[in-house]
Amino acid sequence: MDHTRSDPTTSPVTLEMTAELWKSAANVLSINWINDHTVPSRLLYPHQWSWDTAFIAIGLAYVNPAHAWRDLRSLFEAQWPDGRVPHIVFDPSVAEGDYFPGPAFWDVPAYGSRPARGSTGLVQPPMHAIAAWEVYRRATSHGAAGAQQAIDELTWLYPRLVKQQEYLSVRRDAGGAGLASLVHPWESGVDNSPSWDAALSAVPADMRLLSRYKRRDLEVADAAHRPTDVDYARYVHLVVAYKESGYSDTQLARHHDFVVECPSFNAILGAAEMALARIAAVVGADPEVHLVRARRITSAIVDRLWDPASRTFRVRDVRTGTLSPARCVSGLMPLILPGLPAEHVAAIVAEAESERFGLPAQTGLPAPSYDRTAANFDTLRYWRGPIWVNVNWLLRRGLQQHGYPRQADELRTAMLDLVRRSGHYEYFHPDTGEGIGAPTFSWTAALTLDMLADRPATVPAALISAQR
Ligand code: 9WN
Repeated sequence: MDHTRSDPTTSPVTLEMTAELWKSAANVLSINWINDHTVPSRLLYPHQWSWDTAFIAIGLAYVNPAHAWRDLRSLFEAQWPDGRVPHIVFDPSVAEGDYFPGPAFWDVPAYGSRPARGSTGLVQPPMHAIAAWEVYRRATSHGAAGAQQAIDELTWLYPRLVKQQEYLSVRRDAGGAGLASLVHPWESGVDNSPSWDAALSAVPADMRLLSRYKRRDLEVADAAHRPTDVDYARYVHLVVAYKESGYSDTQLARHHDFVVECPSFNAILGAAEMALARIAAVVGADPEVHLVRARRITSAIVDRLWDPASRTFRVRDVRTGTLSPARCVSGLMPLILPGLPAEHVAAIVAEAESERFGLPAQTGLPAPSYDRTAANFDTLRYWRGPIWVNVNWLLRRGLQQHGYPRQADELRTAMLDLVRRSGHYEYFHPDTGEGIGAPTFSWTAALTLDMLADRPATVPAALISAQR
């Protein structure tokens, strides 16, 4: 494979170019706003997605803070009584056939004041405490007007965010070590990653079951970019099984066909506790409990997901106790944990800079979603090679956090160059930088705004030392 730099921008970025990029990003967020939430993309994803909402709120904070808070609130209004925050909140005005699997397929019962079929029963990475803190940080740096609203919103969100964390680290602790287990690849956010291949191969692929449904994604996106039918048959099987159990998390490792611990999901779980410690200090709660939890999650990630042979983090199959052989971008995400031991930090940075992920110094491009040198690296297919802005944005935070300002700056420049050149796409070709998937994708636009504003995202020294 040719790893040469892909058409780097040689001309300097002018103020006009920056203003243009800002305007186009703000425009994407404005066209994707519907009533009380932002959709990831009007055509491909016409409902509200959980971790998308968090990334989107971070960008909305710059252009429409009221929408940022409203978006987070809409999502948490759909929180289940057990604390889970659903991976999709369905818009009742969207037809069943406009997204598969839609509300009737999930058939979630009514709960609290929510009508039946209002959401899915899965979760996604708990990015929301991090987002709430970022929206608050932005609001309070801009005078008293937004500050009171920000405190009120944080106060409303805090107990709900805590409940979300407790659901994930207690009810979903199928492995017994304090990490959240995932019951479906869709829960990871990095859905079609090769990380799941080994564990998924044990899941029945019933093509007759799949043939009863119509894959809407293949009508609005290129089949060569999307998961295969065999993958979809397994996805459908897992949802049907979880639904038939009443979306119960009891004895998951014994009863469910797919139970995995993901380094990226759990790194976000740990980083969310760090954000909650800061939110707790604002709303008059105890930060200490969150610092303790963040420390525990960090140690559990190191103990259970670190592969000393390859010096990378991997996905653990809880049912078999084995680590996935695939080296994926999710393995770099524990860098966002401020308490990650120095040895692991150095190894992740080396992995990120290696020819496998080739930070911009090597390729001129942000990190791909999968090891460039792997035989099954796929430049087009979902999470099996293409570049995604959200995971690179997290990687940049990790680099900033652990004292790698040059690499963090280069990554920011590479992401902004990519979006300026190709547009606010859902993801990008890892060799050419060409945009792929949905062309006006909300989190790409939102995180572009955040990177243009360029506020360092470091955790104060006192909180870091509490982690060591
Ligand atoms: C399934 C909405 C979501 C993202 C995920 C991304 C993709 C959905 C799909 O789109 O997943 O949830 O249909 O493939 O993988 O990260 O949240 O943008």
